Amino acid sequence: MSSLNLTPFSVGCGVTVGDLQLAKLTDDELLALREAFAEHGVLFFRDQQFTPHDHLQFAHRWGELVLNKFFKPVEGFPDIAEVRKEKHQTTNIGGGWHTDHSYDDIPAMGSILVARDLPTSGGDTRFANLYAAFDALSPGLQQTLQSLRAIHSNKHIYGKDGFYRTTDIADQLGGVDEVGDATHPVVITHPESGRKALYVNPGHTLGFEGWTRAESQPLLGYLYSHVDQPQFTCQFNWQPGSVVFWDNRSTWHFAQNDYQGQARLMHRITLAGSALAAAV
Ligand SMILES: O=C(O)CCC(=O)C(=O)O
Ligand SMILES: [Fe+2]
Repeated sequence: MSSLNLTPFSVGCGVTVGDLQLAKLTDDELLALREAFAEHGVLFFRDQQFTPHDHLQFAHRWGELVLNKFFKPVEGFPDIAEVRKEKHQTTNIGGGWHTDHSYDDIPAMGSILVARDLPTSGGDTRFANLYAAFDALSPGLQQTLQSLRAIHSNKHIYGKDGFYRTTDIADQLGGVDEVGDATHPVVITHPESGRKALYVNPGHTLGFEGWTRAESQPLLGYLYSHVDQPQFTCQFNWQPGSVVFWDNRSTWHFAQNDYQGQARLMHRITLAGSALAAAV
């Protein structure tokens, strides 16, 4: 088994994987990466030579792909989504804490994001560790959360009157009629690591099943501010050649929108997941 060169990215969030080219990964390195991914939730790679073809090949080696219904694909690569902001646009994609596809019954396992065109400064992405955030809650609150399920949706974002449809990125988004809801346990057992992770997020979670919005909001608000603390979060500065691979079951991410007047283009492949089981 190959041992990877892993460096903690911050105290409690993510690892940098050094001395490795994703486009030339050996089978042993792939196995070791699977372990690191399940444990750390977000893997940061620098200085990659990684064409769209390499991106696709790496994703296929990892698992099944899933298509995002709202983003435009890269020309010639229907499985790669463009995460694009043009110079003149003021709204960005993913500009708030969320995890991808939690509104699906079987949410996406992970996302592989590649920097293609970057602003001169800004445009970082923040990440949060939902294992560590859950572990740090009191046993009493952990127990209560483990008995709950939550409703997730994308209607308020991508639906007819959803947030993005009222902004200057509306024209580049499809799928207006393909919105939907899903319910998931509030605390999941991660399918690969076996660890418990908090599975609610500000972008998509509407409330707890059987609770009103008004009842849900204070507890969700508490959890969201609990997660957004320095010991559970980190901020990644993209450079040409940067690739980030995150686990949507154990992390959140948040694309910073602090580069107005400049363009930014990323390529994303989303990997399919499995149904989420409640932690016991
Ligand atoms: O552009 C980014 O940094 C992340 C955007 C996002 O939320 C995503 O690609 O899922
Ligand atoms: Fe996202």
